[in-house]
Amino acid sequence: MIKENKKTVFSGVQPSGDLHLGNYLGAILQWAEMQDKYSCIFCVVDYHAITVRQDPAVLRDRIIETAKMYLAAGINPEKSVIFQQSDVSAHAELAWILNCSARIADLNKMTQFKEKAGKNQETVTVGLYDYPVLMAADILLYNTDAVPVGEDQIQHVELCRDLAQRFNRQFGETFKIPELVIKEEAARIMGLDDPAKKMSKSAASPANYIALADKPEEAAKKIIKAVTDSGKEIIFNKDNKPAISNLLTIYSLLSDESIKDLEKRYRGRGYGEFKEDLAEVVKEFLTDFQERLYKIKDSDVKDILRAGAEKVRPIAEETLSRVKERVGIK
Ligand code: ATP
Ligand code: LTN
Repeated sequence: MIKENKKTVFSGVQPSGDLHLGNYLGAILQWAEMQDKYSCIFCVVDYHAITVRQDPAVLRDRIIETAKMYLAAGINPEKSVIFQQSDVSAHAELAWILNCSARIADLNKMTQFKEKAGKNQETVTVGLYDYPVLMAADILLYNTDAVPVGEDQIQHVELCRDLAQRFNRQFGETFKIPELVIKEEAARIMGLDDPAKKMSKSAASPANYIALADKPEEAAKKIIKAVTDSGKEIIFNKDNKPAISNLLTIYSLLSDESIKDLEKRYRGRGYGEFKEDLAEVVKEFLTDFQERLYKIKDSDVKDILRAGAEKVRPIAEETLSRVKERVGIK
């Protein structure tokens, strides 16, 4: 399963909330598409999730739910590894070692921390601040070639590359430098209630996002109620028509029809008709997705996660051992 001659892909999602269409289109869908070409490792990053407060019982369920979402989205455990981050202790150990070469100035630049901490910069956890270093450890442990993520993670992957390069300069060639992979058209799905902000599981209102576990009928209503722009033409123009452009993007990605074709089809027709049709597309997608999702048994997921950790642990330990030697603690 760890295919010797194939390049390695690593990515992950936090089990910290309802996974939504942004996570699916921006990240997980492209993971599924990469499985044949690459040796893929997909992680449920539970250590990242606890950087903000979590209810322990809810978190325990969400770890399983998140892995189920990967499976329902087409991640095939026969082809790719799925595992839980905390099952491989090397993640926390390498993060500590990298902490000792990461600089405060690097982390102070991270916009996601600034956004998430907001006015509470002094009271949020050290873990939230240090989050990108743990993410760098995740990636570097597996000699990763490519990291497919949405746009909000670009800065974190760039930091990972910088940390690896700095470490290599200081201690000699140790880490492979990973490349970022972005599916441009899906990299930033916007909120349905505010197309100026990305769709997010920590949004204030559930009208912001379509959760992959939303009832299809309810999701359809969210599309009908989605904010639109002034004018009535259905054309793709992110600057002047951000709301319709976002809906066109979602429509195109879910139906596999090009935006150009959709614009042609809806020429001279109003927002109402367009949204009715998109609501139907979303409803169908969720119905199919959930049919797969609800068939997956918890016990099977636990087996898949356990087997996944066993498969990747030796790779992580080999890297960690090399790093320990380089820094002189082994
Ligand atoms: P939050 O918004 O609460 O921070 P999130 O929804 O961004 O969480 P993550 O677990 O941080 O979820 O992200 C998982 C993956 O989904 C990442 O690769 C991220 O870039 C991608 N992603 C998240 N939101 C979007 C979005 N709106 N559009 C495209 N990709 C997204
Ligand atoms: N920070 C990422 C999740 C994440 C990740 C990773 C993504 C943790 N470790 C390693 C790619 C590679 C996020 O999406 N919020």
